[in-house]
Formats: sequence, structure tokens, C-alpha cells
Amino acid sequence: MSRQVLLLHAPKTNSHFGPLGEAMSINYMAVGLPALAASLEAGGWPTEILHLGVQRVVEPDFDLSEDVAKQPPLLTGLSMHWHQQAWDTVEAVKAIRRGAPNTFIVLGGFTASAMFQEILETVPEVDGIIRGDGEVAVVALAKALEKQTSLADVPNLSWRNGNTITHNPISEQSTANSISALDYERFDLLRHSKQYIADFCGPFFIPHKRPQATIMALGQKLFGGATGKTMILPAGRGCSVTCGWCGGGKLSHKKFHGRSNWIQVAPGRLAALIARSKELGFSGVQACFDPTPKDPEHWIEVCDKVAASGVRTNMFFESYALPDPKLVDALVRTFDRVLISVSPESPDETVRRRFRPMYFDNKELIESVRMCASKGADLMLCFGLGLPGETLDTPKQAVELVDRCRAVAKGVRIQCRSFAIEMEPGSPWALKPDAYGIELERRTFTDYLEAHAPGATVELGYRVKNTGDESYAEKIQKEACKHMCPLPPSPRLGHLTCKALRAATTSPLRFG
Ligand code: B12
Ligand code: SF4
Repeated sequence: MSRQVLLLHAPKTNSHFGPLGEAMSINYMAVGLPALAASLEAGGWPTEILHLGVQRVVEPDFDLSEDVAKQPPLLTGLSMHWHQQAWDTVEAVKAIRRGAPNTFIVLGGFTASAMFQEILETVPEVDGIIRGDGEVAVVALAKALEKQTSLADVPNLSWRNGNTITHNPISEQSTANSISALDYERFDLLRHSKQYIADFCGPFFIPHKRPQATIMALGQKLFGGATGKTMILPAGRGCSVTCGWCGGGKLSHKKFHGRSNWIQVAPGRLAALIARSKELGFSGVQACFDPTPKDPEHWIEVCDKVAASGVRTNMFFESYALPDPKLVDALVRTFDRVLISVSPESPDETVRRRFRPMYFDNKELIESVRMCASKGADLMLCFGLGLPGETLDTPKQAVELVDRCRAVAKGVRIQCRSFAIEMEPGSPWALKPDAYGIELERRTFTDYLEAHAPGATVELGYRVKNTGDESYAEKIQKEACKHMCPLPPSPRLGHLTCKALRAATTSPLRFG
């Protein structure tokens, strides 16, 4: 039977990775997308997922308008989850409208849920936006469209009602039980899923040119954080805290998704997904949902179930604070290679305390690194340099902190990452910039669209107050490059490799 629903993921096609030039980023689809497709299939609507980055690589002549014109869907859903996707997603929306004038176009995901009113006001081709959890709402929408009944009863939907925009209440919220029953593994509904798993589930950036892409893939293998083909575990929803810069903390979930607490997928279901990841061709899994680091029982139970199943794979565990020793033991005995990431955010404890409710000091961090290393886990330390309160000296302090960690962790690999924290829609510091000592450069959906359009200069979306210098963020990042480059031969000398690569690949000298 031909497809009746089309779901799409658009990566950011005009990203730029310093030495390697123009590239695609936001390569992972929302983990919820295959589950949405599966729910639609189960409701009787054959569904196909398209990843426009995969299409670009596998079918270079692919034309979205022609594709939908050949087989116009009843419903087309696009995931506008990460704000970086905004421009490419709107372009895809326009292409779909040209090819299939009558398909109902709905958006969903984090950015769409935070900026729904403005998106509907500024992008006339969009018919509706599902806010928050999508699996029940999207099925209700397909049913209403098929039966041509009113959209007023579709939960969580904002939609055009003649000349007005109507917001139906957020009346459908998934529960721990319901999210444990979803089919996240339905990658078979994605066109070219093998290519997606092999080439898109790992690299942050996929350069557009082949030689650069090869260098990037090699670099990712040698220095990358996760394993090559990593399956992200859809481990839960919501959050237990509100970090100052994060658009997905407790406060944002309450405000935009109606969820006041967090929920987790059942340990047995996660263990089953980990087993399935091997059959699907992934070489490791990534756990990035750890709302209670002080109470690790949930993840220990997951480990015990995986160990009992006899499945072996690699694990990249993002710890939301410092990991509990019992959890590290369980991870190390269950998985082949274990990489634990910890985000001090800033080497400066005052800055860290301001942004991170799950606070730890530098001494505790070093002790935790010692403990993880003694058990055989590799570590990644992540810094988000350029935060208010930091100075041009901060990158050097970060390197010193990493050196102190390295000194107590022999025999394991310690990587460090520094990345600029961008403004995210609906984050606490977007809502109260004064309280955080910043001035916003991105506020509206149009600002986000412009920030991600081709040719836009790479900016963070805010300016730290009282730095007396317009390009302060850029300066601090350049300092970070000097001290914490991820390229070989070392964090301090990598920037020389970067310069050589830039010259070799003749990419314009651009920041980051
Ligand atoms: C796990 C996670 C990740 C994982 C990947 C998750 C993934 N592939 O989905 C990793 C660690 C790789 C990651 C990376 C990034 N992340 Co992240 N991540 C999260 C986290 C912690 C949980 C997300 C999650 O698993 N949700 C549960 C799953 C099952 O639901 P879902 O996929 O969101 O889908 C549901 C709805 O969103 C909706 N929906 C989604 N798409 C669509 C489409 C349609 C048509 C409809 C109707 C509905 C719909 O329905 C789905 C089912 O109910 C959130 C913070 C939080 N606590 O929520 C941040 C968060 C989503 N990430 C964020 C960011 C910024 C990023 C990065 C850009 C960071 C960076 N600079 O590199 C990258 C992007 C990487 C990429 N795409 O390639 C921001 C997004 C803010 C914004 N508005 O843009 C968040 C909110 C917070 C944060 N700062 O981390 N992330
Ligand atoms: S950054 Fe903080 S608020 Fe955001 S998802 Fe992680 S722990 Fe939650």
C-alpha cells in the first residue's frame, strides 16, 4: 500500500566545521520520530520517514517537491526539534507545499513547541503544530483528516481555523508506561535506513566535499566521543532540574510540554532496545538521560538486565553530575567499552554553580575522575566556554583542571571538549537575560531563522554584558582553540593541525 503519511528530518545543511569547511550538522533524527511513524502505521496509515541529509548523499538528484507530487500524503509531519534545523525545515515545508498543495503540514519537537504561535504567524505553509508529546496527537490528527472531522478535538494541536490560530489544550501526555511501549526501533520505516545508521549516527559534522568527509570520518574514529554508529537510547522525558542555559530543563518542559516531572522508560525495555541495537548494525549505545545521578538504581537495573541477556556492546553514558561508584561498576562489568561524560561546564566554580543545579566542586570532580579511571572507564570532560562570569583566562584554567584530572587517571583515556553554548528557545536565560548578565541577539523565531540561514555568520545568539568588547565570545573561543583543540597531536598543539588543514582544504577562515 502506498504511503499516506510522510515524516521528515531536515539537518542543518549550511553548518561549518572549522578546518573542514561546509558541512551538515544535526544529523541525528529525534529519537521519537520512528516511534511516531510506528504509531501511525499501527493506526492504519502507511508511513515513510525521510532524512533529507541521507537523501542528499544517497539520491543526489532527489527533489522533495517532485517526490511528494508523485505520491501526495494525507499528512506530512516535520520535526522542528533543534533550533539549528529552523531554516532547512522551513525550506522543506515550502518545497512540500509546492509539490502537494493539499497535504496537511504539521510540525513538532522542542523548537516548534516553544515558538508555535510565531511559527504559525510567519510561515503560512504550516497548517498546524503539535506541542509536546506527539504519538497520540499525531494519530488523532491523521484520523480527523481522514474522516474530515473538526480539528478542535485533536490534543496538543495549534492550528489555523480560518483566519485565526486556535490552540487546543495540551491534554495528552505520555506516561512512563506508554513511553515504554513505543516502537523506537522502527528504522525500517526510514528510506535508506542502513545508510543512516552507518554514516549519520555519530559524526557531529558531515562535510559536503568528499576528501573533507573522509578526514572528518577518520578524525571522528580517532578522537570522537561516542562509538562510530551510536544508537541514542530514548531513555525518558522531562528533566529533574533547570540548568540556566538549557531549553529542555524542568521549567521549559512545564511551560511548553505541560510536563512537571520526568519519566523513564522501563529498564527491561531499555535492555531490549540495547539488544536490538546490535541487530540493527549499531556499534554502541548512548545514554543521555540521567535525572537522578545520586540514585543510580534505574541504570544499574538496566545494566543487570543487559548482562543477563548476554548482549555485549559499547556504552557512552552522559552523567548529569558525578557518577555513583556503584553505577560505574555496573557499566564496566556490562559493556565492552565504557565512556562516561561529565560536564563541569566551566572550570570556574562560581560560574558552574550559577548554571548547574546539580553542582560539584573541582575537588569532587577530580576524585570522581580518579574513581572512574580506577574502575577502567574512559572519560570525557565537557566545557561550554564563553559563559558570563568567565574571562579570557578561563580556557587556560579549563586545561589546568583537565591536567589535574589526567594526573590522577592513569591507564584510561581522558578527552576534553569545549563548545560554545548557543542560545536556545525557551531556556531560562532566554526568558530572563538580565538575571544572567547577557543581552539577547536572538529572541524571535525570525531571529532564529536568520541565524541559521545560509551565509549567516556564526554567532551564539547573546552577548555577555560588560565585557566591553563586541567580539568577546569569539575571542574566548579562540583562546579555547589554542588550549583545548580536539585535533591531534594534543589539545595545546591541535590548533596548528587545524591551521594546516584549513590551508590544505582552502576553506575560508571562519570561526569554530
Ligand atoms: C537525549 C538528548 C540528546 C541526544 C539525542 C536525542 C535525539 N536524537 O533525539 C544527543 C545527546 C545526541 C543530543 C544532541 C543534541 N542536542 Co539534545 N537533548 C536530549 C534530551 C536530554 C532528551 C531528548 C529526548 O530524548 N526526548 C524524548 C524523545 C523520545 O522524544 P523526542 O525525540 O523529543 O520526540 C517527541 C517530541 O519531541 C515530538 N516530536 C519530535 N519530532 C516531531 C515531529 C512531528 C511531526 C511531531 C508531530 C512531533 C514530534 O514527539 C515525539 C514523541 O512524543 C533533551 C533535554 C530534555 N531533557 O528533554 C536535549 C535537547 C533536545 N537537546 C538539545 C540540543 C541543543 C542538542 C544539540 C544541538 C547540542 C549540540 N550543540 O550539539 C545536539 C543535536 C544533535 C543532533 N541532532 O544530531 C536541546 C534542544 C533545544 C532547541 N530548542 O533547539 C535540548 C532541549 C536540551 C539541551 N540543551 O540539551 N541531545
Ligand atoms: S542541561 Fe540540565 S536542565 Fe538541560 S536536560 Fe541536562 S540536566 Fe536537564
